[in-house]
Amino acid sequence: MLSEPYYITTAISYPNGKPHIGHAYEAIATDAIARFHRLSGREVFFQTGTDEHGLKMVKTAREKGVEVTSLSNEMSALFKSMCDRLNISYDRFIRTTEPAHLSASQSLWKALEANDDLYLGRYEGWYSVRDEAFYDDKELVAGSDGEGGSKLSPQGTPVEWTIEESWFFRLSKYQQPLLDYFAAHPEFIRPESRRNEILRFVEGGLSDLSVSRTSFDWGVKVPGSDGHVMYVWVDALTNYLTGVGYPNDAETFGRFWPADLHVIGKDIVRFHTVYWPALLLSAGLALPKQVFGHGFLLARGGEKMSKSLGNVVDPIELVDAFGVDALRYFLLREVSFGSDGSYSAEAIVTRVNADLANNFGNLAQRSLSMIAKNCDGAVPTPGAATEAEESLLAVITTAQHAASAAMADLAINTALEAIWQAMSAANLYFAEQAPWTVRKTDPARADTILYYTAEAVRRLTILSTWAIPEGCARILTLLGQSTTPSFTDLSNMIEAGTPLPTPVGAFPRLELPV
Ligand code: ME8
Repeated sequence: MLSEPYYITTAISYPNGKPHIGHAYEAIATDAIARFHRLSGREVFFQTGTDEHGLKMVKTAREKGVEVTSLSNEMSALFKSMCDRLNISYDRFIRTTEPAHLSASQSLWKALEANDDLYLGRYEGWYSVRDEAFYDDKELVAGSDGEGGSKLSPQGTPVEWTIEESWFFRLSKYQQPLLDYFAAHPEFIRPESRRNEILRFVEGGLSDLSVSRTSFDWGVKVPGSDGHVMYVWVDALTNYLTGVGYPNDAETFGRFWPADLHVIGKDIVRFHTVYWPALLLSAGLALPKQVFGHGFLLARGGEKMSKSLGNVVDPIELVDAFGVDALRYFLLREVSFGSDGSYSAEAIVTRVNADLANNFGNLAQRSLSMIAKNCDGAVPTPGAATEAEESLLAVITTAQHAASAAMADLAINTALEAIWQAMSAANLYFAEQAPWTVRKTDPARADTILYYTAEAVRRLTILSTWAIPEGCARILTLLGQSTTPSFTDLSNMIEAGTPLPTPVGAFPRLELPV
């Protein structure tokens, strides 16, 4: 039987510079959700990639004195290798410069045209290159640089007055359909605070959207309109369709579209919950089921990260310093998904040593070492379970249900908290049952305790593998188990007699870098 498909995406990043910790955070959080669904038995398609067109890329290339194609090739490769380094289990890394994407974007364009939603006009207004966004005058804010008159976008980025011939999309026509859709699908925009912002914005009225540019040519050509390239966001959003075979591979597209979840940052919620659904409605395509706008990762001291402040953190340096599981676990556990978060080396070391090295790692290491020493290097045969063993397994089952409920609500940190409560309970079981003492008088009972501890470690590892895949694969190997488990394995028991390799530590203790 084919399992139920689940299509999840990150935003695609602008490769105008190296990836920063915010990009890493989004990839890690989305990966955790994708892996959780795979463990639950869903057929997951997970897409990430790079958004390579637009004026920002053109300007950056010009500043650096390089060709825009070499900038995008070089930087896109860095985003891909960051994903690989972070154990991001993407099924497709898409680049918007791929031929398949150019033709998908043109097909979408033709669908908008066929629905009479495009007209030629003249754009006259504000544009922020950094946000690649048009803004109404009423949205602009006064610059905080003390220069009075200077205007900034609501994101605090510079804007420039732009006049050019442009195709327009009849966004205004979709105000009521969007409001109706939001009302009928309250789960479409999450978290709630972002939903409220978007409702207010759409209720305030929608202007038609300028969807082509004529002042540069680094983009997808507008079909039948020489000199026009598509507005980068139209092409960028279309990546979600290209990735699952639009418009030619009807079978894949039918299977995975509409997407189950677009994970994006809070600064681009409007593009995904206003422009994107309006374009899809116009093209007669189904709308994604959910868009989640996560918070921002702030630099040390809670500042916004920016190149000009020189406080942009390279995720690869953090992985080099602390390890990939440590970074993943810290971000997933400490940042409440949807809120802003911050981090410091001290906070990473403290959290990782407490939860990974001391709690989880210690339990695995101590119990497996005892088995290696006392049970001929194989899982011992248990005697009858007592109330202590039954309650140990029950605590883990409760954690499993709590984690599933939390993940259904995208409360990633709550899911981990529930699993780590069960880790603490397993550590307590091991300490209280003290198999090292029991062995002196009742070796059979000691074997039972070690068997159930190994079983607890096995289950807790399967429950954690979506968050910290590397260390969990190591522990599963130490337990003689497959490194590609599924949640259905949680209802089995580890087989007595399974030969075990020599135990090694799964999660090293971290030191603060000097
Ligand atoms: O917005 N903390 O690309 P991008 C957390 N190409 N997330 C952050 C962040 C931070 N400090 N800074 C950025 C784009 N992000 C478009 C997307 S999708 C069709 C096109 C998030 O490289 C940001 O919110 O500026 C976005 O979700 C992603 O990183 C890529 O940002």
